Amino acid sequence: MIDERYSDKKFIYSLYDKMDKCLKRQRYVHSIGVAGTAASLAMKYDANIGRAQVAGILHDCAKCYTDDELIGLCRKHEIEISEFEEENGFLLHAKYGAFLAKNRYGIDDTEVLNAIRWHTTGRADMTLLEKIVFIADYIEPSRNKAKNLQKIRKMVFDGSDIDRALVMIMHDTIDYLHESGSDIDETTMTAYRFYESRLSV
Ligand code: DGI
Ligand code: FE
Ligand code: FE
Repeated sequence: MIDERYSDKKFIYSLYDKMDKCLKRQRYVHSIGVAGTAASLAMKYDANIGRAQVAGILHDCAKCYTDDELIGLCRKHEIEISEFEEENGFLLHAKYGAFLAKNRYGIDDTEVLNAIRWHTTGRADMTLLEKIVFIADYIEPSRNKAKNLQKIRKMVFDGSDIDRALVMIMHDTIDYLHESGSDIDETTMTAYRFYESRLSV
């Protein structure tokens, strides 16, 4: 059952207001961009528009914490921290974001919570909503740095193969992480391999 509140403007506005209060300006603008882009992708790929907006506006709701704070908060709330996350605390904004969405913002829809949970690394076998938020996070209007952004934006809106856009984003993200000498989480690699091996040529 889809939460009735996803078609209630007041509910959606209230989440925007809450994010406006807790996120820095640039992060808030990014979050509005993700919500709007996720809604557009939902129109194109037949998902619930309000649900995509909710997942989009909340996806970075834990981005206001430092790495150390995220580690502390996850410990406090008994959220499992992997060794990799211990070293790369920022990754926890996805996990802790899902926790906040549930416990502070009253979302009990597992689909939305998982879209927030997996928005940074992606994972194998994602739901449509997880893909939508993952892609929207990468292509929303205020993003301007990634190298194939224009190509990916066109592909996702002109074409009909959402997985192809997903693979390009994962590929370019992994490339970028390699170039910048960052370590790569196993989940990120597994997600890429999963979708790359399934692409029709
Ligand atoms: O929170 P945002 O900045 O909007 O976006 P995000 O949550 O997707 O985080 C983006 C960063 O996360 C991007 O620079 C790539 C990075 N990332 C994704 N997977 C991994 C990763 N960083 C490391 N070190 N390892 C990963 O596996
Ligand atoms: Fe994020
Ligand atoms: Fe984001």
